[in-house]
Amino acid sequence: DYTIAVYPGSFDPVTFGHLDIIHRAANVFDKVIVAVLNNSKKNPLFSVEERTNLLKEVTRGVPNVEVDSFGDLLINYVSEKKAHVIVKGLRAISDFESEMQMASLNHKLNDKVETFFMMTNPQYSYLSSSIVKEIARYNGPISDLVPQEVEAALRIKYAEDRS
Ligand code: COD
Repeated sequence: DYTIAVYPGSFDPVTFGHLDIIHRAANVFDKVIVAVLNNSKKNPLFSVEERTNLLKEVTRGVPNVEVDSFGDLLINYVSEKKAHVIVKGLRAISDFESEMQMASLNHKLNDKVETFFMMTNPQYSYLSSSIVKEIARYNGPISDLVPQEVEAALRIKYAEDRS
C-alpha cells in the first residue's frame, strides 16, 4: 500500500528539529506532505506564503516531500489528501499532554487515521521556533538551529523591525 503521511505544524519558521522529523518520516512513508497551518489567531511572524516557501527551499533535495498549507480542521485536510497517517514530533514531557489530546480527538473524528510520533533527535530536544525567534530578535547566533535560508529570512524580518 502506498502510504501518505501529513506532517502538520505552524513552522514559524522551520528549524533543524522539524527538518530532522521530515527526513526521518520521508524514509518511512511513501509520501510526506508538510502542511503549514494558515493561522491568523496565532499571529505568526512569517506569512503562510513565507513559511511555505522556506519549507520548499529547505526540502528541495527530498523527492517524496511535498509542501502545502491548510486552513481548517487537520482531520478534514488529511482526508482530502487521502492520507491515513499524521506525523508529529515529541520533544519533552510538555509536548505529551497536548499531543495526546490532539491524537485522541483526531482519532475520534476519524478512526481510519493514525497519529505516529517520532522522538526528537536529542541534539534538537531544546529547539523550537519560538526560541529561535527570541534569539534572532536579539541578534544572537542561530546558524546551528535553522538552515541558512531561514537565518537570512529572520535577519531581514528583525532588521525591518528595528528600522
Ligand atoms: N524536535 C522534534 N519535533 C519537533 C521539534 C524538535 N526540535 N520542534 C517541533 N517539533 C514538532 C512538534 O512537536 C510538532 O509535532 C511539529 O513539529 C510542528 O511544530 P510547530 O511548533 O511548528 O507546530 P504546532 O505544534 O504549533 O502545530 C499544531 C498544529 C498545527 C498541528 C495543530 O494546532 C492543528 O492541527 N491545528 C489545526 C486545527 C485542528 O485540527 N485542531 C484540532 C486538533 S485536535
